[in-house]
Amino acid sequence: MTAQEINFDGLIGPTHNYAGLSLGNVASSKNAGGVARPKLAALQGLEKMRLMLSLGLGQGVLLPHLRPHLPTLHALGFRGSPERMIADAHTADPALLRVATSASSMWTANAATVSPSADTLDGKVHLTPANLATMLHRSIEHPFTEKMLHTIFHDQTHFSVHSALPGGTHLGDEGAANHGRLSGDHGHAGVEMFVYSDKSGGRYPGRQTLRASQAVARLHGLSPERTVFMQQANAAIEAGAFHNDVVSVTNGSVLFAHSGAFENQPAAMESLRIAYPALEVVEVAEAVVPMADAISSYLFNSQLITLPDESMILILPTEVQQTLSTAAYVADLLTHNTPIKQARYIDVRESMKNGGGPACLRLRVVLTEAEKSAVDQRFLMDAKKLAVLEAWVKATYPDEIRPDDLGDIALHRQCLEALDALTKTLNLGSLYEFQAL
Ligand code: SUG
Repeated sequence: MTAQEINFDGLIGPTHNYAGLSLGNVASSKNAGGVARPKLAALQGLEKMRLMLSLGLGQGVLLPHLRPHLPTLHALGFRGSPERMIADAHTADPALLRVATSASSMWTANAATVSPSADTLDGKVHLTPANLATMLHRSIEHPFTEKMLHTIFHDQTHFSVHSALPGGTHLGDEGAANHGRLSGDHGHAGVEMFVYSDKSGGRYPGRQTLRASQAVARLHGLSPERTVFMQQANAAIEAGAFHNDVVSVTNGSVLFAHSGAFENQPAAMESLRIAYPALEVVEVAEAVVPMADAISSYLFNSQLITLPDESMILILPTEVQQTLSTAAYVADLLTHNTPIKQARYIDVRESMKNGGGPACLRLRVVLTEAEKSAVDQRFLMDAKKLAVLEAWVKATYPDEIRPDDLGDIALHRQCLEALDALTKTLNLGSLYEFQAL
C-alpha cells in the first residue's frame, strides 16, 4: 500500500511570548522576559509550510488554541466577565496568567502520537492526544487538541481518535516528540519506537513515562514484535534535551541521532536492529558535535523527509548553520554515502527561542490515498490557502508582546478577533468555545 507523510504544523498563535515556563528547556529559560514577535513568528511558520509544499509534501495545519484560556481561569476560581477574570488573575497571580496565555500549542509534535494504519491491528490510523502533564501551561492543551483531531479525522472507518491518557504526571505523555517510526516505505508496516524517561532527581524532569508509552502502544493496537521502548539518556535531559526529538529523528529506515541520546545507546541500537534489521543509524559522536551544540542548534530537531524521488533531505534551523560544529558536520554528512542527500536551512527563530525547532512545529501523519481523501480537507493546505493565511496574520496579529502585555485586555480582544477571522477564512464554523456563546 502506498502512503504519504502529511505534516500538520501548528499555526503559531497571536499570544506567542517568552514567559520562561518550561523547566529543562534551555532556550525557554534563557529568553524569558524577552520581546516576542507573534506576527513574525507566524509568518516564519507559514514559510516553512510553503517550503514543504514546494518539495512535493502534503501539508496540513492545526489551529492555535484560544489564549488566555478562560476555562482554566474559571476552574481556578476567577469569575465574572472575561475582562474581570483576566484583570483579577493578572493582579492575584501574574505567573498563572502567563501559564494560561502561552501559545505553546504551536509545537504540534507534542499534540498527539500517531500510528499509521499499516502498523495497527484494526487497519485504522490511531491518534492519541498527549496529556502534556509535566508542564502546567501545556497540560491545558489536550481538550482542544482532541476536539480538533475529532473534526479533522472524523471518518471512523479510517481513523480512531483516543482521549488523552488519565493520571497526570504518573502517566506523563508528550506525544510524537518521543516517538519514531522505521519503515522501508511509509506505507509498509513499520517498527514504532517509543522513547521514555525514568529519571528522578537532578535539575530537570523527564516528561515521558514508560507506562504512558506502553498504554499508547496498546491503545493503537501495535504488534509487540514491532514496538520498541527505549530509554532517553538521563544526561541528555540534564543537558536540556527535554524531548527525545531534540537529539534524534527517524525517517524511513534511518535513525539520525546524537551518540548520547539514549541510555546505554549500543544496547538500545541493538534492540532496535533486532526489531528492524534494515536499520541505518547515522550517529553523531560527542567529539564531532558536543551535546551542548546539538541542543543549542537543534541539529536533530530537523525534519528528515523523503522526497518524491526517494532521496532524503534535512530541513534544518539556521542556528545549525551558525554553529561551527554542526555546520561542518552537515557539510561533511552530504559527502558521505547515506540516504541523506540534501540539506535546507530555514528561519524559525521566534519558535527556536522557546525551544521549538522545525520538527517541534509539525505532527507527522502517514496516510494512504483513501485516508487522505477522508481527512477534513479544510485543514489541508495549498499555496493559495497559505497566501490567505499570510494575509490573515498580517492583518490581525500583534507585532510585539512583552511579558507585561499579557494582562492587557486589548490583547485578549485582538486574539478573539484573530481566531474568529481564522475560522471564517478557513470556513470552519464555530470551532472555538467562545464562538458557541
Ligand atoms: O514544551 N516550549 C515548549 C517547546 C516544545 C518543543 N517541542 C518538541 N521538542 N517537540 C516546551 O517546552 C516554552 C513556553 C514559554 O516558556 O513561554 C515552551 O512551552
